[in-house]
Amino acid sequence: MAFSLPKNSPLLKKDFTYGVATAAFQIEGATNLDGRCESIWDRFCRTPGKVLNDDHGDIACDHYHRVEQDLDLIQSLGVDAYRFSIAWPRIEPSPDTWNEAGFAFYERIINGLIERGIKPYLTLYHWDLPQYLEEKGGWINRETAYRFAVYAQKVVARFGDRVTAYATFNEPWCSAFLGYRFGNHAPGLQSDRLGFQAAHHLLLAHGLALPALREYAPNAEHGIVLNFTPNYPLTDSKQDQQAASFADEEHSHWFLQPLLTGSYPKSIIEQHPEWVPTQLDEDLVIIARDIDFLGINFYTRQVVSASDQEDYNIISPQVDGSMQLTDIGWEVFPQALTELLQGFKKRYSNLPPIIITENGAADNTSPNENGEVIDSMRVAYYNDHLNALHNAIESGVNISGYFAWSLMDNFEWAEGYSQRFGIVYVDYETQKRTIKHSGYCWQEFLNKRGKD
Ligand code: GCO
Repeated sequence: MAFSLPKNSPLLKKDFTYGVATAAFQIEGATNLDGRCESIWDRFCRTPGKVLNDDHGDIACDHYHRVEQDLDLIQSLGVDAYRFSIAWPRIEPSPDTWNEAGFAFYERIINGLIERGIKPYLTLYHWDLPQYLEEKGGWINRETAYRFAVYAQKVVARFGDRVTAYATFNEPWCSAFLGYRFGNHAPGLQSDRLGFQAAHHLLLAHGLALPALREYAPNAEHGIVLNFTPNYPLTDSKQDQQAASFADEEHSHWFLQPLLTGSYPKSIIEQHPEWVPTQLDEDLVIIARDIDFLGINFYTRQVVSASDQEDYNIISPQVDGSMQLTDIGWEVFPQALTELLQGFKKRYSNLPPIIITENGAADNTSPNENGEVIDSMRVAYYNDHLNALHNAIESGVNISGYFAWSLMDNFEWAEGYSQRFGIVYVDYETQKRTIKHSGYCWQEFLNKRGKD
């Protein structure tokens, strides 16, 4: 049984865009080939204790050598679009050196998608900063934002309107806060101050890149992808509610508000003036340049409570034994997706059209004796989140697309290969791909759409 939605759901219309998503470092491998330079993730993987089992991206899904086969696989699923990212280290392996082999690789993907009737959705930055830029401070260094704008211009000058949609960044929250504030992602620094400074430069880089994107791809859509894990209070107490709303300001609105209104949330500035990044007067005007879409990545929620010592306590995921968790330990709570979208619509009068650019579950089911992967938990997850999305659309939120994360199992960052998010199973020994039960559900759902 494929997914089940209310009969006349807008999600069943042919003009709603469905796709699958990946990211360069998570699938490509071939990290030393054709001139690619080292990225911060190659370095991080080589730093003992940072990535589970010392896993790395050297081979990953060997996508670099299997592009045609993987494009056929994508086509076989019946999707309208494919979201992938470009590795900056392949394009600019040393400062101001533009690597033809890098462009050629992505050109094959873009042309191969178009030939198969699939729309390319390109992300310019999905966390793999060239290591040589990190040596100069990475996202702490304002100069990196200007370097990004040059890189973006080179890419869009080459691919132009062949790409349907360009996203500047994937999840600047992760790059800045996991990378420079909490330290569990590359480059692994741990300082609030640096985290907020990196966040500012990432947003600035986004704004700086937009004019070139518009100039060279006037018919494409341009936007950015943010991740949100909405915060819920542990109890109804005023204190817990305040804690949850503070956590939302810090983690969600700190990124979204400057993009849409050109200002950072006041409550955070007042409570933590020491977090406010060094910036120039015009930065927020640049950051707030118009975008055509907002990409939203959604997986789970977080439960928090008031704290005497900290801004709040993080309780989840283990609030109590009744919560359903995916294999990575994240709570399944689809209603948070509906409420998140409704909340944004209420708060931001200029909220752009939304694309769900990632949604999915870690379900580590292995192949059974017949070689099939019956990932029932993932199927239920997709079904419930599609229905949550339906509810958001019914209440008036403008949502035009949905991408399942992920096309196939891949390198799950600090978790290495231990967590499987794919709708296609990857045997890392043989690189054999097997469509999972969830993949077949997608296939059936997509093929049936718009036909009733
Ligand atoms: C993201 C990450 C993905 C992760 C996924 C599951 O954009 O969040 O880019 O790369 O694999 O989110 O954690």
